[in-house]
Amino acid sequence: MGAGISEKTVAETAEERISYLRAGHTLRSWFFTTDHKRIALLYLVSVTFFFFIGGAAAALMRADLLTPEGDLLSNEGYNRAFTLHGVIMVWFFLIPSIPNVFGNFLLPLMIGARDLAFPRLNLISWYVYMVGGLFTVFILITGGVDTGWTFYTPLSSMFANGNVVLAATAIFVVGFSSIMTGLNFIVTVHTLRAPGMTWGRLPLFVWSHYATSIILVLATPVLTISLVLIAAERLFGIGIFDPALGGDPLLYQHLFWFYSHPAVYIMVLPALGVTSELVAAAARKPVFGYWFVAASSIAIALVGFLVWGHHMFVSGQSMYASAVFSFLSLVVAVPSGIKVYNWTATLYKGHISLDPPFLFAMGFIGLFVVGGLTGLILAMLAVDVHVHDTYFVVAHFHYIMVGGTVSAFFGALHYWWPKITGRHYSIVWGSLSAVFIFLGFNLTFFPQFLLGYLGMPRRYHVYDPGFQVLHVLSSAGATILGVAYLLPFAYLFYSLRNGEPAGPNPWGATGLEWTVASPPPKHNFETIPVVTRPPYDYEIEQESDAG
Ligand code: HEM
Ligand SMILES: [Cu+2]
Repeated sequence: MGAGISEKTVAETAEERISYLRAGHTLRSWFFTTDHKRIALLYLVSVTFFFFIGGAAAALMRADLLTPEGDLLSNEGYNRAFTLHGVIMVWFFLIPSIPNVFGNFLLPLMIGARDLAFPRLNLISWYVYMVGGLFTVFILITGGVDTGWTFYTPLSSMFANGNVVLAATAIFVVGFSSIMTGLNFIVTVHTLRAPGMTWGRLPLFVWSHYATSIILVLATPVLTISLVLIAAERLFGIGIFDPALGGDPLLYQHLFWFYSHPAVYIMVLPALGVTSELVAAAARKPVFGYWFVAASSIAIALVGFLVWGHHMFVSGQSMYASAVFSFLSLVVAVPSGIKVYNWTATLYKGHISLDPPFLFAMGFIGLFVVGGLTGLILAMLAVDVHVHDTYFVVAHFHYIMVGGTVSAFFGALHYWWPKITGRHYSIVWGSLSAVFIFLGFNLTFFPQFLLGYLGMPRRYHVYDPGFQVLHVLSSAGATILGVAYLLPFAYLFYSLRNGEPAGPNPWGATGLEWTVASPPPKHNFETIPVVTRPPYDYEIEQESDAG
């Protein structure tokens, strides 16, 4: 009997050592998997798919904007293109990209757990996301929506001609996916940390995902409710937003931004977490002021709920309300600033390695700073009255969301790719694409600050010929950026078959994810690790390497 048991255990451990990629080859083993790592890959493929659809709409708009007459698209067509672009990019790329791909893959590995707290909920959340996403694409192909991604009333509730109710339904659905993921992350961090993995030893990536999850859980229901109200208003005219029936169209803006300002931090906090990991690994030093960086994520998550009125300075809200929102918006910049200062201090006197992840991190920091500082300019009540609804705003949020979040997404992809696939990619090509993305990005979006300052309104495709030069520059930049985004596909795919095996810790980084094989075994850890050292203990590591 004893022999029987030990035989079984041996077989089980052998099974457990098989990498998660090889554990099962059938479609079933992928589409019904509860392994957080496989679900992360399902998300990686899906967010990439949506990124291309959103990108195609952007390319169409930039082509249309080459001429002041906007010859390529009809007025209606242009409205539909930017709505498609915004809806897909915000809800189906920016919000889910880093948390659902890298958060999913790394959270359990980083805290020493075998999976998320609710593996099946994790899978369901991917299905819900896909249903919402494919439904959205379907709606936008069969007619489209012309309201912009914000669905402002009374346009959306009374006048828009398009599939507003269906689009609202699709986003309503994807909201549940966000909530499930947020809950799953929160419970995982609370309950599944390995022995010794105290709160003070959590990687900053985990802290930022914890903060993001708080926003996901608290803010998303508000969006869900707003969408239900829009649909109810449009279908039954019940008078929530229609002044003729005693409603208030501005109420919608309050509801929408009460979700959507925190939502911009859903998009950027995970990117900040990625950057902390990349900077520490590149400098081979502990992150300067660990507790400040960790707490600043929580502070951003909480203060972010108090600033929504800065989107409504020109809506006719009271001057006193505007003044308070203006002040609070400046306050929210403090924790963001803390992160940038602390990364800089971390890099100071570090032994920096110029690998692609570091180049992407540098690109991220530069663009995030420009985006953040122009956010401060917009938060100044009096200045915003001048540039509100101009290209200045467009440039501001693209610096943060594309320059920031998308750069960090690529940084994460290049940093953890060897862990996820077990293969190295070409360092030369990786560095080149980081540089081209940075240059293409700036050429695309910097001219838009000037356009906005000069008075080019957003959401227009017929414009004063005086603006043409800057628009052509922006479109040229977008072409470079588009090509630069495609490059990684080539060498990353190539690396899957031809890359050198990476080994468990190719960057010589600290963190539990680098202690397991690359790609990790199906159940992550054979025995749950016991954590005895602080995070980012690079100095200690180097000493023991030397000795
Ligand atoms: C330093 C912190 C920030 C401040 C003070 C700030 C301030 C502002 C202000 C005042 C506006 C409204 C401008 C207008 O409509 O006239 C705005 C718009 C916007 N910001 Fe920021 N921002 C900050 C960071 C961010 C971050 C981190 C993101 C995204 C990850 C972001 C994304 C956006 C978006 C999407 C819009 C425009 C939404 C729209 O009208 O479609 N901002 N920001
Ligand atoms: Cu905001």
